[in-house]
Amino acid sequence: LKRLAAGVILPGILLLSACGSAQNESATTDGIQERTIKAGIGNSKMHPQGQGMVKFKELLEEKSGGKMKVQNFFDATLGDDQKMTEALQGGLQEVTVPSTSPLVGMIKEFGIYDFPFVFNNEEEAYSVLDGAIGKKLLDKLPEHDLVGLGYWENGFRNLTNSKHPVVTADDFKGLKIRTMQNEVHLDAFSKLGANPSPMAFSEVFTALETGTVDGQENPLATIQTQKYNEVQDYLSLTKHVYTPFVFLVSKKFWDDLSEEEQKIMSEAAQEAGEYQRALNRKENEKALKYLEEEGMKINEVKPEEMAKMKEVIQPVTDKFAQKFGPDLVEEMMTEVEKVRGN
Ligand code: TF8
Repeated sequence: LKRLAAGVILPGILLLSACGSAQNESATTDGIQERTIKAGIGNSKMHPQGQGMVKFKELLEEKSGGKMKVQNFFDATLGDDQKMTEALQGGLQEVTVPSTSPLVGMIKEFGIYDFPFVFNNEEEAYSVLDGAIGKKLLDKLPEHDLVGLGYWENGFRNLTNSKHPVVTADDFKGLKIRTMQNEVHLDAFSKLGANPSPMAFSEVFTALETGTVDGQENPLATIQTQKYNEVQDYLSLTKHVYTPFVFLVSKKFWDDLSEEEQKIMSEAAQEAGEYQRALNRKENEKALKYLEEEGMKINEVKPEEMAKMKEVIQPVTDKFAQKFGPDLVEEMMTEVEKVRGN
């Protein structure tokens, strides 16, 4: 009986397992449908964010055996951050990677990332974004018909303007500065005595060129790829805020994906994000050198002056900490202190 059983069972098992694996294979293959994903961003293809999207496209098409195709759109051709995010909510576009700042009207807690002078370096930012706090905020997206697959890097923001170097906290006084559509940035620059003007990203170059505003603030790679050096004389390395990008997927699209498709899309977004962060930091060094060679008058800002700017803005941070949740803010500050202390 044993021999018979072994005889019968063994082939049976083999058959079953063959079917099983065949079944698995067909499940894996069946688990991935032909799909076209419209992915839009505000920056250019040459910006590290644009290169991150190119990497995402490569990875997803490779992981899906060419079935999940990504159509990348750069330079806000599908609209600015807010407009593309709304397109995802309506199921008209599948992917966008905005700064978190213009989303604070929808998810107010994203505003904790806009507090000035919270992070001293990228590692401190990653410890918050890639840990429990970052996940807590991503978990708020599905109720807004969005899914967040992680954070990429916009980076530390620096001020450019056409009037004079900004070396001390007093130097902001009277400057007309374009800000993102974000209440923390608006209040913070007002507190410093500047005259802030919220504006979508795609309007910034023209506003600088026509003198509608005197200045703007963005990470170095953005200043370079947007050619702000052509319409701005001064670059002050204030590093006043670290802005994350958030990789967003339309929930209407996401819910239609198989588990297998969701898994490979998450992996592609994550791996492209690691690539993008590393590239962004490398490009920042190159951008600084480029902007200097292009003739921008560049000044550092002393730590004691940054401390003074932070002190001036503290009432703004305190006000919004109450609005966004004091416990959440406390959790973020504790995490930063923990990483800083290591
Ligand atoms: C800004 C942001 C933008 C990014 C980009 C549009 O200043 O830093 O550069 O959100 O994706 O509006």
